[in-house]
Amino acid sequence: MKILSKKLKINEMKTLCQSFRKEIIDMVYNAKSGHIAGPLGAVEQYVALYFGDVLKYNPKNPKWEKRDRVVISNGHYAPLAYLVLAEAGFFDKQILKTFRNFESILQGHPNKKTPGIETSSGPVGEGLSQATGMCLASKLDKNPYQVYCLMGDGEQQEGSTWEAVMFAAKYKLDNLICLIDRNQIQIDGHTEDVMPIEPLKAKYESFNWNVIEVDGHNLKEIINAINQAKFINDNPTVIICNTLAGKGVSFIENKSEWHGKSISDDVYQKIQNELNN
Ligand SMILES: Cc1ncc(C[n+]2csc(CCOP(=O)(O)OP(=O)(O)O)c2C)c(N)n1
Repeated sequence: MKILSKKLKINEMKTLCQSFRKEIIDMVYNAKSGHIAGPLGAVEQYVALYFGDVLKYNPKNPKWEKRDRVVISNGHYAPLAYLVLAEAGFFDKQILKTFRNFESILQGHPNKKTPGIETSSGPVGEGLSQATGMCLASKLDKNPYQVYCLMGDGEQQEGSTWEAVMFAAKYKLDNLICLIDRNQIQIDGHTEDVMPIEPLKAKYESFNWNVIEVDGHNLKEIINAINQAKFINDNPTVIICNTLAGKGVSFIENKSEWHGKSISDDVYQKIQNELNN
């Protein structure tokens, strides 16, 4: 079967990142609610995954048996997830305008009505368990696919995350690659003030995971890390992506109060001035 994943050059991906930042703002502004800082900071991770020639998918057949699975554990990154899926061809870009409308397939948090979405998410801390189940199923069914789990750093405070971390190590789930958006913020403040998660790298290593740390705004570093992880045998991999929450808008950057909220007309104009310069 012909694989229809969309591949872009680094410069094309960079341009896409910039336009996605504007579109995240437009989607949240139009919906009068939604999450902002996380998605703005994680754009490069999603773009690298879908357009950096690492992920196997077929937008014309979203349930293709041999596709790689993507679990969006940080479901509140939905606007960003929908942008990459539309760009990849899973659905018409016009549908993006219906984000958060009552009957839209693009709800505030992802669910399986959206082509390309594997699992419903929103309650944080659940995705890694779902991803490990898929990894085990791949091995039992002898259907080799890769499972990617996209997580927030706030999710590293959840007990359920660490149960899944142990499970993945025990069952040697080397088809699992997690990307953690280490943007230092969560809904109520900075992670290290709310509930410290450091030393995160050492913690994962002590659970027998392969750990790679990257600049989460460097597309090449993310793509190289994923390609490296694919060749690891016996251990799951986590890629800690160090990012700046809210990247691109100075007064949103690194501010947990911008985790999610509606955007007023005045603020929308201020954001436009920054993103268009
Ligand atoms: C189980 C559960 N508890 C609480 C929430 C409310 N909540 C939504 S996002 C979030 C913070 C998650 O942290 P992180 O992924 O680091 O978020 P960021 O601010 O970086 O977007 C919380 C607590 C939730 N969605 N699910």
